[in-house]
Amino acid sequence: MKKLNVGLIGCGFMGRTHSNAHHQIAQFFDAPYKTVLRAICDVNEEKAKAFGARWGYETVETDYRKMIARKDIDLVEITTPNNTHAEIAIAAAEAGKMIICEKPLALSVEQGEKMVAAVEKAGVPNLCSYNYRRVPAVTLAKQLIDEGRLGRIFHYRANFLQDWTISTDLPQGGDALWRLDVKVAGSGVTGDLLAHCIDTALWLNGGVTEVCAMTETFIKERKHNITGKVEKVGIDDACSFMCRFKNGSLGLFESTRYARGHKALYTFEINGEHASIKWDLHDPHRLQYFDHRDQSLVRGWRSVHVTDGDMPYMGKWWVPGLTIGYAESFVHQLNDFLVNAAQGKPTAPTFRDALETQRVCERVIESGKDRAWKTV
Ligand code: SOE
Repeated sequence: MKKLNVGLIGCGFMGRTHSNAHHQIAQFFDAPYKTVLRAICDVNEEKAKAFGARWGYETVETDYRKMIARKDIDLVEITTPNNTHAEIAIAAAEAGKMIICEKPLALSVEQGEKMVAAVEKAGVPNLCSYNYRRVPAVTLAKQLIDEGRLGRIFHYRANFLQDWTISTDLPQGGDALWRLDVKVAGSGVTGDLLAHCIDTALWLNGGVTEVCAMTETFIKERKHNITGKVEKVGIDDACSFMCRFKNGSLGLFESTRYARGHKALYTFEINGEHASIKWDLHDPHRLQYFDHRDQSLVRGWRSVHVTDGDMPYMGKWWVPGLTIGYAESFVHQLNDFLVNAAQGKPTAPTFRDALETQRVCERVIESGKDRAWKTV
């Protein structure tokens, strides 16, 4: 089998999810390449060495440019903070590497457009890692919608609720807390959490035409871990928006890091003419389905346990009834990417697909600031 050498940049939480996918893929899937963890890269050498030793990377780099220039690297994975995605991805594309980049694609639409231009000019396989598409129950939702089971869609509703930034003592900046620093993250919950909801929505329900948002920053100042000073908080702590889709349906989205009791509650519900579906990340292997065409005596919400072998991806795992989880969505993503790359086909969401999500996010933020509807 052909080998594919991987160079991964960024040793945080997302670096772990991507590395784990490489460890699992060969055991469960028949990917057309054998991926080899050739190089790990992080500006922090100690961190990179420890991460490389734990996950089995053969070499360590501290400068991404050096890593990208290496002839023995085929696939570059970008799991660094958002403000570095564009620079690294453009350099990797110019060097002719395949690229998997963490979400959100970039800090802005302007940056995203440059990234799309670079990968399309170079003709390299590219993917933006919106992993929830590849949770089997979510993929099954796509299948049911494409089969026309829901009929005309009227409503799309999604939430992504967390509660980890409520403390006023929580600083911003550095390590995982870069998500609170607007210069590094670009935005708050809109780019970090709603971007997932928007990516899924664009996939399941098509394009968005206009948005109207309400945003809030509850805690206005926080100490910055890197400068040591108390600085203004520039991110949106909460964001709700309504929108219209091209297919005529109405959307309602809400995200916050101030919903006490919720850790990562991503939910969506879609209401169609004949049927509705809903999904919940805290119960990820279940898809709720209601079909009005059922006989009235037995009509009701069905809780479909998405573990049978004929359900998306599940035939590759254990036996019916046994579940998988969050980590496996990254394995599915990697496998789809490798299968398509070997056949010269794109894997969604490509950078171009992710640019559309970026565009919706940007309009949402603008709408929140201007308190006005924005055309996408
Ligand atoms: C933030 O807490 C976060 O880790 C996001 O960055 C991820 O994209 C999301 O999947 C879970 O929450």
